[in-house]
Amino acid sequence: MLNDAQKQHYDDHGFVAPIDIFTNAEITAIRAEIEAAEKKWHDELAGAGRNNAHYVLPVLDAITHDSRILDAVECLIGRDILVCGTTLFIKPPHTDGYVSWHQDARYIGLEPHNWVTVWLAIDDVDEQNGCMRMVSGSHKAPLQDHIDTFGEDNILTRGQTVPDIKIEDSVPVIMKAGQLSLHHPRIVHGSGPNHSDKRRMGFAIQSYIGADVDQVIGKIWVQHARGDDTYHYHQHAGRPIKAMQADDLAFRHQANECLSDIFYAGADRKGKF
Ligand SMILES: O=C(O)CCC(=O)C(=O)O
Repeated sequence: MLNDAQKQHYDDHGFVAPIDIFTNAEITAIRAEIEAAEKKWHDELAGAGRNNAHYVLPVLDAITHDSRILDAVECLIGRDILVCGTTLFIKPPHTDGYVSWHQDARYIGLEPHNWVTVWLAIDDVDEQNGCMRMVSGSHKAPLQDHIDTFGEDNILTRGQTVPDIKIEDSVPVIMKAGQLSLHHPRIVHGSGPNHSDKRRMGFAIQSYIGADVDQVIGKIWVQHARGDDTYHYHQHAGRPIKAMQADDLAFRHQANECLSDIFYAGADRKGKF
């Protein structure tokens, strides 16, 4: 559960971190399992395969449905919780990949904004290895215009960017592996390159939505996480029992195609992811 100070921080600043969730032993085991899966099924967990990997990998499914995370999410969006997607954000050591300043709600098509993104640190994250940075309080303003840059090293689908943000106007979200941050749909955020010798891996549950949240751009599937889905806006998806089953992979492919249509709606071309 979030305490009052943590809830207040989220309301005032648009994010809250770090929140302790997994112990050292738990996150070490989680990291080892993800790394083993990457070795065994490289193509399924690279590029666009980093989207919605919770549909095909039980270790990520278990994180997504962990009751400790859902307790924190419930404090922000209420008891009726659905999961509509996840992304592994990985930056190898000494690479230029970055995430430009953006607001999730500008492109994701989830309305109203009764939803929250959880970003779990699988590795320790700091300024050197490209942790997320938040423009505190920016969630209180309306959605801003973004420019599609399709930047070569930009990890975002279309390189969508809110122009004229200065790094000194943002705060770094420094966390230990096993901790997570929660951020608001409208907060302006981004992250820099990984200048360190170690890989930076985060697992974003993007996002947990209230049952009252519709998808206004395209089609998504959801998993039930907690409470009741009284609105029945979305088709429900199952959960994986074993890793990389053919049916789950086929379903994930379909879900990712629909997600791609949402992310690139209105763009003049599609990018890498
Ligand atoms: O992992 C990152 O650096 C950025 C992730 C992000 O933008 C998000 O989870 O909304």
